[in-house]
Amino acid sequence: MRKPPIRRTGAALAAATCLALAATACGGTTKEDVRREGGTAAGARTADPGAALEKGLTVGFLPKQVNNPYFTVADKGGEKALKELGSHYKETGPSSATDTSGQVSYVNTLTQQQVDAMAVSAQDPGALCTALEQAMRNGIEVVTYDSDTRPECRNAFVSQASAEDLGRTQVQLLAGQIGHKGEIAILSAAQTATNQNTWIGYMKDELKKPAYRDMELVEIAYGNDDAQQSFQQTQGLLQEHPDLKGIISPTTVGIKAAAQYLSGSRYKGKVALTGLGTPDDMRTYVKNGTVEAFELWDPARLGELAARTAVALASGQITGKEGETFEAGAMGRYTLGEDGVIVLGRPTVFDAGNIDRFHF
Ligand code: RAM
Repeated sequence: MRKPPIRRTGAALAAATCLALAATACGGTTKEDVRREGGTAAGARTADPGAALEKGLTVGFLPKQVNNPYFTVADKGGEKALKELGSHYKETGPSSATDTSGQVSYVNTLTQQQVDAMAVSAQDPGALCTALEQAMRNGIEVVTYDSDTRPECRNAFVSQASAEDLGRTQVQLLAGQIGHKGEIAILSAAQTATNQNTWIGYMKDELKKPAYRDMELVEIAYGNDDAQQSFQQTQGLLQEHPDLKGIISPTTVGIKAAAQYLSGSRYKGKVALTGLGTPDDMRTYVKNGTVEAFELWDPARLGELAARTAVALASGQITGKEGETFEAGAMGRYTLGEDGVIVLGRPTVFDAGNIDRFHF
């Protein structure tokens, strides 16, 4: 059961008008609906779990950054799933992970193109809200994946793993590598990134436990998911903190650049490095003794789940409310948690013993 198809009847005109008008003028889900339903933009709609999956839909993928190999793999997973489902895929997005206003314009472009759904990895939790709300008022389903916006600005969020687990386990991994002792630093992505900031929040909380009393977080640096900036930030961290014992980099671009720097320096094997990386990026550094262990989920499965969630939403099987369930093809059945969060699964820890079994 679809929500009122503004987009399907006189869609072009409606979309253009709605883009130009204030929030409540376009009907559909209002902020009041969101408040009443508690959390997401599910509004007053009711899910029909037995609804057939629609075909011929167009789903736009809008990653944080198009030229980031992690998103290339994730979005390919989305493309493959959409093909299987008989729907269409398109991808658009900024080439820099700090181009927040660029991301806003890409949301507006997808809205004007009247896609049926969009899957967005948000560079900033709040910046996209107005544009995403306009998209939803135009009948477009909004799924965030990888990095969320605020719950009321999208229908559902496909999360790579439990954010809390990801934050805490990265600290646990590093602590094990440095004997729970010494100065540590974090090399993050963009300063505004919702996902990295959420994980860092849990890292700080984990570090408060007595087990880490001899570890001190001395700096958080930002490499903006840019290889060169991340490399330079790593160099800077080591210059600033000569006693540094370890670095956590919760970004695939950051951890690869940090590994590259450490590997060619006198800190190789002396300063530990962990975080979130792809096995393909990190294989060399695990084998040459720069990195002991790190973790990640399979980005292709994340993209696939985002695509399948978008189609389930556009087909009316789910609306974004807690407790709704849907079948994600061969991936199995998923249930929406609090605030419309769908968790992909548990990440994998990679080390010399298993890294050759993974190719992404
Ligand atoms: C980078 C991006 C992405 C994050 C991964 C781990 O590619 O910042 O958002 O999930 O790293």
